[in-house]
Amino acid sequence: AANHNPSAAKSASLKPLDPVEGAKRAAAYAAVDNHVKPQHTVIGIGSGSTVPYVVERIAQQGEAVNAKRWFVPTGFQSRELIIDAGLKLGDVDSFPFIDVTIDGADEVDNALNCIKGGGACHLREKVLAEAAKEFVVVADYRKNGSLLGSKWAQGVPVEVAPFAYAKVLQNLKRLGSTNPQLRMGKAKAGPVVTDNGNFCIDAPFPETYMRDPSDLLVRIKLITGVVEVGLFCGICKSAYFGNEDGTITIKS
Ligand code: ABF
Repeated sequence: AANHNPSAAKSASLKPLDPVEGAKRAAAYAAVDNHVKPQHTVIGIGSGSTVPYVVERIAQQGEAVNAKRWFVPTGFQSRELIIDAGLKLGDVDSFPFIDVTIDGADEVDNALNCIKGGGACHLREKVLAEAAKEFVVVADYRKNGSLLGSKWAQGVPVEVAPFAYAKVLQNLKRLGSTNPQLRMGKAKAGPVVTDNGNFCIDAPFPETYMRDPSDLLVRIKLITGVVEVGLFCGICKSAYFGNEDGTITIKS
């Protein structure tokens, strides 16, 4: 991990934000500055509350360079961000090879394994992460962990085919999950439905399981009815965390 200060000239012109928002923006701006190069023509745009700053910074690179680029979203939110910024919308059918994807995360450990899917977008997020030559995570300091599950305690997000959810809940319990729950929407009127029409289960696991997230990922993925697991192992190459004091921690 490395710490550095973003250039004073750049921060001087920025609108003041509260410390968490400022941390998100600092991480997003640094990641774009270091990883989104003029020669990049296909860029994956992830989900979550840090990603708007990614799009903001990319837009600042100017119309000349952005007119030559296509932007592939991980879901409805990032699609809207791309359109609102006046950038060209692409999809992964047309662009299965992406230069760089930048996305948020719920937690990242020291080996750059991530928990993702708090926003229920992790299937598309993983497709765009794997399709990219480079996958970069941006987040604030609250996501910077050492053992997955210590900061994101609600469990591993598991996208599941709706008709199989009750059976998958049983399978997850048998696998060792402590009290897996079907994720409910606001006001608990019904289950959260993903952009793919599926449900999402949050499956907490004891610490021993989280020590080997790749193994846990494979075990969950083998359950019939599971569509995708919010454990990203061996995909992320760099993670940028904005800190409260304005510095950035980079893990790579
Ligand atoms: C996406 O958005 C997800 O994988 C993750 O669940 C979430 C993080 O959002 P935020 O930065 O708003 O916490 O990146």
